[in-house]
This record gives sequence, C-alpha cells and structure tokens, in this order.
Amino acid sequence: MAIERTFSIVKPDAVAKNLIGAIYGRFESAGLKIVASKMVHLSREQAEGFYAEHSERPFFKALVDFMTSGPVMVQVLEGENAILRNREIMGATNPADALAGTLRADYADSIDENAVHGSDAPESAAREIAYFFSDEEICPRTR
Ligand code: RTP
Ligand code: MG
Repeated sequence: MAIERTFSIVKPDAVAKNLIGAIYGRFESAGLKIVASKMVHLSREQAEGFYAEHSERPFFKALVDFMTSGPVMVQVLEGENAILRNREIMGATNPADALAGTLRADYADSIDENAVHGSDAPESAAREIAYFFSDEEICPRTR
C-alpha cells in the first residue's frame, strides 16, 4: 500500500469545544502522521474558494458562515491509504448516520456543524493541501 497524504480541517465547532487534542489523538492512534499543521481564521473568500464545488447548493451560505465563524486547524495527514482511512475515522457527513466511535458520531452536533473535514479523493487531497500549504511547510518524517 502506498503512503498517501490527505488534507484535514478541525472545524470551528470542534475548536470552540477544545477538541483539537482529542481529534489529533484519534489521527495519531490510527497511525496517521501530522506532517503540517496551523490555525487559521478563514476569510469568506478563502472558505468560498475551498468549497467552490458546492457553490450552487442550497446550504452553501450556511456552510461559509459556519466555516468563517471561528478559527480552524488545518493539517496534512500522511500514512498508508490516508485518504480513505481519514474518511473512516471521520464518519458520515451527517452525524446521525455516522458509525459509533467515529469523530462525527462522538463530536459533531449536526450535518451543518460536523467537527471535521477530510479530502474525498487523491485529486481533491492534492488541491486542498496546496490551497493551504506550500511545499516548505510540509515536513516529511525522517524517523
Ligand atoms: P467535508 O467536505 O466538510 O469533509 O464533508 P463531506 O465531504 O462529508 O460532505 P460534502 O458533501 O463535501 O459537504 C460539505 C459540507 O457541507 C455541509 N452539507 N450540508 N444540508 C446538507 O444537505 C448538507 N450537505 C452537506 C456539511 O457540513 C458538509 O460537511
Ligand atoms: Mg467534502
């Protein structure tokens, strides 16, 4: 299995609830390595650009309002099958549908405020990593 990178966000609801450490702990327990990380408070332009694929959806304004409502943590996770593995750790978009033990089942309040984001495919992972991080900001593990 190839080593992959994926892009992840701890969303404003989870940051406000002091869940950064708990969520990072889940990534690390699952064998995913954090190879880049920073806190940012997204501008509307940043959030609209990040979620541009959803710009025609009825929930788009609410999504941008939420994603700009407070700081987020953005990170690059590295490991075997990292994209799918992270989606498994996150659980379904709607926490009501998320499997027990997933981040959204345990920490999300609603489909609108659902604690975490994770890339859904290799193409989106590459685009989303580059949206927030330069190559110099990503630190591959040497040990
Ligand atoms: P994300 O991109 O945030 O990781 O979530 P996702 O892949 O599981 O879901 P996606 O379809 O990409 O939707 C992005 C975010 O939009 C909100 N959403 N609301 N009311 C709705 O029907 C609805 N559908 C999506 C969610 O907050 C979702 O995380
Ligand atoms: Mg998505």
